[in-house]
Amino acid sequence: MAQPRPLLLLRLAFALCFLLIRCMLADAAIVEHTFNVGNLTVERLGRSQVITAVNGQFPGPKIEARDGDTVVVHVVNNSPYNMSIHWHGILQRQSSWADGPNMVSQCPIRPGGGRYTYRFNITGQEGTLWWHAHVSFLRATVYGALLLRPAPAEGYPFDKPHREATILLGEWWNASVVDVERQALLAGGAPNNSVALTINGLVDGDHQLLAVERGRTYLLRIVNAALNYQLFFKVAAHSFTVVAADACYTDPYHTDVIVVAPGQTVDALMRADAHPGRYYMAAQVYQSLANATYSATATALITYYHQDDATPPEMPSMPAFNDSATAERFYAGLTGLLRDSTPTVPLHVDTRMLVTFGLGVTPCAPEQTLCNRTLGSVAGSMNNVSFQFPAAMSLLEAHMRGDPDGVYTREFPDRPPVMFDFSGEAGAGAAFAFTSKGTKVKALRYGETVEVVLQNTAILGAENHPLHLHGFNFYVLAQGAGNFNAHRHVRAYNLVNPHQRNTVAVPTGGWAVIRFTADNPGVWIMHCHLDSHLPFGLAMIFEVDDGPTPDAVLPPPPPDYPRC
Ligand SMILES: *[C@@H]1O[C@H](CO)[C@@H](O)[C@H](O)[C@H]1NC(C)=O
Ligand SMILES: *[C@@H]1O[C@H](CO)[C@@H](O)[C@H](O)[C@H]1NC(C)=O
Ligand SMILES: *[C@@H]1O[C@H](CO)[C@@H](O)[C@H](O)[C@H]1NC(C)=O
Ligand SMILES: *[C@@H]1O[C@H](CO)[C@@H](O)[C@H](O)[C@H]1NC(C)=O
Ligand SMILES: *[C@@H]1O[C@H](CO)[C@@H](O)[C@H](O)[C@H]1NC(C)=O
Ligand SMILES: *[C@@H]1O[C@H](CO)[C@@H](O)[C@H](O)[C@H]1NC(C)=O
Ligand SMILES: *[C@@H]1O[C@H](CO)[C@@H](O)[C@H](O)[C@H]1NC(C)=O
Ligand SMILES: *[C@@H]1O[C@H](CO)[C@@H](O)[C@H](O)[C@H]1NC(C)=O
Ligand SMILES: *[C@@H]1O[C@H](CO)[C@@H](O)[C@H](O)[C@H]1NC(C)=O
Ligand SMILES: [Cu+2]
Repeated sequence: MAQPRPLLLLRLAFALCFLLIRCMLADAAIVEHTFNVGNLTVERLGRSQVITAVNGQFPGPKIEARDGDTVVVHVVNNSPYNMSIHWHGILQRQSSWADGPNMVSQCPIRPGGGRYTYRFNITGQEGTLWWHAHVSFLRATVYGALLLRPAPAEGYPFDKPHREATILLGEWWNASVVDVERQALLAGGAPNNSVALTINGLVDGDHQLLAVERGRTYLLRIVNAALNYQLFFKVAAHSFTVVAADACYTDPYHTDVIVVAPGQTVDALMRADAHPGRYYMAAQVYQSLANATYSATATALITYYHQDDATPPEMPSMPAFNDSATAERFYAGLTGLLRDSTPTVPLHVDTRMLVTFGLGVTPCAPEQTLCNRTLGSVAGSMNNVSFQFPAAMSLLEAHMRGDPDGVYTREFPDRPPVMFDFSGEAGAGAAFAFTSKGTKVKALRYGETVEVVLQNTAILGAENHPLHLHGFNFYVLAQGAGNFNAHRHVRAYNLVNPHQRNTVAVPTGGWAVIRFTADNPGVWIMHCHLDSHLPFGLAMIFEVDDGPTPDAVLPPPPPDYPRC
């Protein structure tokens, strides 16, 4: 039935106003960058080192975007290595092609000027994330911050900080990291430790990172971009209020020590309420592996305006490098901030999985020249499958063709093949040490809810592995020590306000339970974010089907999509 003309006009006017206001508020923009990847020579520790870097910068360029923006990054690879870039924590809804893990979502961008344009939307995400290379060990130097700011009309769910500082924590080798990885793989063992930690790329411990005014509050955006170590972070004479983890808001959480695993981020408010002076911020290795000895600390300065320069800077007192209790207290203390717009944890579960993971061994491969033939080669595994990256075609391309034959199978098991005392010393029995290899995925129907009990094993040393899931944020329902026990531990689940993140540091010899909704079609890797464990095969894949509606379908790949 036709509407009376004045009413129609009124409706039109309203619609126009609405659109105008929406545009003004949302102001969706295209954030465009060109990333030229190439050699860069830098001086560190009194020695010059050729590294792989983006646009001649180390750390690489910062990307800043808002909810609703489209990010477009043209990557040009002039480095000598295969390259791919992952936008860590970006949900990549309907853009699995832009996710980045080498041979999972794409074949590499080839050296000698190979190109690929990553294109993705920021949908409903705010906070601190980062981007990094997802091939070989190259993320040691190919990384940068990716800051997602709230819409101006919306603002932070906490008092607006006076200023902010991005703090990228990393590791430094005075060798080519590609050589470090190659040597480890040939020997079938652990790679050389780094020689130093870095803060914003610097090893010099006295550089000023932030100047503060007494009484003001600062937002510290802390990213652990280290390859292989979790870190404790402190600032002398100051404490923090954590407000987000992995770009998911948390309830305000007061602490004087922050713990970040590789891949994770923490947004923390710091009030400058100390005596005006100079203070060190320090990042120190948190070592969860029993009897391991590597420890390192990096520092930088926070200086008050109008301070008395004569006083030497104060150093924070750090936890012991092996203080797992402090690390686990920090992780377990986080809860999610409930806002009107925040989805809450799904209460119904369609698929339950128990996934054991850790390190074991496989026999030396014939080409492994340095491998100990008696001991074998170190292998990571999940449910006793050591993940093998395909060689001829990426998993996502095979998925899109609808023909996984010869690339992967859908045989990833929901449970470990054998139940044993996973976290106990008995788990170290030689009977369990060997692991099988394969490229097996867990297929999920679009929209189903998945709960995964992540259970650490102690087969080749118990340690805290940070597991990172691509394509989703998950809720962390509970974590604990020893073996997961459904009867006892289900009661401990937080189903009210669990925090969300994309990387969970599963306690040493313990477990964590995560839940997520498989509402993003594509192929998504879940892997240990200790970079030394990824080539060992500590990874698995979720393959999510298309859904019934157009917004639940993975569009075809972009025309410049790299194929092998
Ligand atoms: C980049 O550095 C590597 C390693 O030092 C070297 O082999 C290569 O020739 C360099 N490439 C260019 C284009 O300078
Ligand atoms: C991003 O959003 C725009 C507008 O909704 C849409 O046209 C475009 O296809 C999206 N791009 C990707 C890569 O999803
Ligand atoms: C690497 O750096 C460390 C620490 O400064 C130094 O002791 C070592 O000799 C360096 N190694 C090489 C090969 O330069
Ligand atoms: C690893 O460390 C060993 C022992 O310090 C050293 O000989 C070797 O050159 C290092 N490897 C690389 C790739 O730097
Ligand atoms: C750690 O060292 C102690 C003392 O040497 C030894 O008893 C213990 O078995 C070691 N633990 C591991 C996991 O290697
Ligand atoms: C931490 O290491 C020290 C030695 O460096 C050792 O005495 C202590 O028992 C270790 N603590 C834990 C909790 O492993
Ligand atoms: C290989 O490992 C065995 C068992 O730990 C050890 O006895 C042997 O010395 C190792 N061989 C070499 C060449 O390191
Ligand atoms: C894993 O598989 C290997 C090889 O099939 C087998 O030897 C080993 O016992 C299995 N381990 C576990 C924990 O299931
Ligand atoms: C680079 O990628 C190509 C294509 O996947 C592959 O054939 C080649 O082995 C890779 N090179 C290295 C050094 O990994
Ligand atoms: Cu690991």
